[in-house]
Amino acid sequence: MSTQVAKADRRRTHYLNADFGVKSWLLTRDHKRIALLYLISVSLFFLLGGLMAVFIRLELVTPAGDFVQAGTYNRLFTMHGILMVFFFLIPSVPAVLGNFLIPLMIGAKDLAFPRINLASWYVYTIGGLFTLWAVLQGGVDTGWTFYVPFSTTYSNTYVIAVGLGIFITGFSSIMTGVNFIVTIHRMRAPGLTWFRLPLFVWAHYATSLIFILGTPVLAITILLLAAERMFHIGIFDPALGGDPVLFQHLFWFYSHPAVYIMILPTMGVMSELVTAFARKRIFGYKVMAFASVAIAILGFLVWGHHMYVSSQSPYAGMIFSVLSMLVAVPSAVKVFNWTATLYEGSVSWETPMLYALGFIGLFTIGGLTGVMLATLGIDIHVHDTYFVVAHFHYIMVGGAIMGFLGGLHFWWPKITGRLYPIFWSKFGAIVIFLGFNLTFFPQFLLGYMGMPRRYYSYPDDFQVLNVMSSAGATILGIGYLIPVIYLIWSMRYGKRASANPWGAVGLEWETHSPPPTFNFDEPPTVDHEAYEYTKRKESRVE
Ligand code: HEM
Ligand SMILES: [Cu+2]
Repeated sequence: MSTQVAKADRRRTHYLNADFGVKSWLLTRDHKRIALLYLISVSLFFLLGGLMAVFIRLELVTPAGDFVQAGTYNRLFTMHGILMVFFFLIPSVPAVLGNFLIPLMIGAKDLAFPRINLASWYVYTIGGLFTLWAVLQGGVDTGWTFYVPFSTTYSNTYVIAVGLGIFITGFSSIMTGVNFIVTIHRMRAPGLTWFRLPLFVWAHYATSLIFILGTPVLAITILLLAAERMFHIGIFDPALGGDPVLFQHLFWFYSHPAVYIMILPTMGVMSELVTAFARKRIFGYKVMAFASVAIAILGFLVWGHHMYVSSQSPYAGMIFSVLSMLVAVPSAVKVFNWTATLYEGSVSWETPMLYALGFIGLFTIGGLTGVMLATLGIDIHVHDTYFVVAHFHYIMVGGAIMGFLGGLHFWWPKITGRLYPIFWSKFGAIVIFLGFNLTFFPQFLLGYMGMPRRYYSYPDDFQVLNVMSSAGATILGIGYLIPVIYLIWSMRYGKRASANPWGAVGLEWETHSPPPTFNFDEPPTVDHEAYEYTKRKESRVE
């Protein structure tokens, strides 16, 4: 790039420098700025959730309960789960990357409802701050699942306040879901047919379906819980004709699909990364698109696999078991198709690709152990042990967070117009991968040996594996700080990125980095399929 062009480019107005001042950010209707607001909020909650994880792992270094009291420990793992699930994993990819990218990827100027988009960030943040306030008052100790009767009758913590925070935040999910669905239906560029959409967009379409269909159930569950706790009206209390297991049905009817809210968008990220760094069309595009929707729909039919030991009949258990195996099929199809795409591709080992490979491996372990848990006999042995903890952390931390970081590294040059240091970014990815496995693999063994989850002390026999896990968590924590440091550094000092630093295909790469406020100088039209890598030869990182 000649210096003149570079200088002209530097003076170009884009969404970041179009307007300055706090007010221009807090009242923005630009989906890209809102995505950054979300990035700041979710990072804050991730940090707080992570801090609680540190205390949990510190307590578990020794067999005795000597670092915190039992009651404090209960609050720590509960708040860790709540912050991570409701305030980080659910919004991270859709609200940050989805918000930023969906309009760009479909050639639109913005989302369909920019004001609702801004409102969704406010609702999310207010719900989050309200929850934090409740934590400062003393938090909640029921576990993130709020099981009754403990949460309705026995716990003397801030169940209703924390529930209210989650309830408020739920509305932001619904708003985001509606916005995405309408945008994808109505605002695609001319020529961008459904089967030319990037798989990232399909994945967010499927996720939005869950947002809209599932979140109201959670909201109702929280309201019923609050009503029961305040007035003892007998919804869940058998003494009054209620049913405690009903709570579990309601909770998991939302929360199983919710686990797919956490993973489907990252699956979309994976599809983009794998094609971009293998320089190949994705293997089985249509199957991949339909698999996302299938996962979203089938995900609503399997909640009972969390309830095998809840007194539900063995026949119900058998049906939920079979259905759970069924939902594993489209997930497995995705893993096979990414692998097939990489096969004989010219794979380049850029940082986002390292995260993608990490994701595929760790998600596979998480998914296979999920199938093990879906098997009635095995689940009765390991239910509520560390095996379950390891299973979902492999998927949520090994999968969802890896995918989020991979996506953030892939689109960072587009978002900020800057590149980050290659060495440090690869080093960070490797530290995170190693730290992760050292933290969570021992937990499979602990669970299989019989260590229950949610206990703050344990027999001496379990100490070695627990120390390994805590050591791994330290490495993992340091690993996460590495990208935080160089990404913030790069915003000011990073080299300037060109419009398409990876030589990737997709409308988002056809506009400037960072994009102008309304995304494109000229409204784009589309005349080719997604991922047409063969016909184009573009430069890689410069
Ligand atoms: C794809 C993303 C997935 C995520 C994010 C995920 C997440 C979770 C979470 C958070 C829990 C623990 C809930 C608790 O606190 O008690 C859990 C448990 C469980 N998961 Fe998954 N899971 C996923 C995939 C699967 C799959 C594919 C299957 C089966 C085919 C599966 C089967 C199970 C079962 C049976 C349990 C209950 C274990 C028990 O408590 O005894 N999961 N999962
Ligand atoms: Cu489930």
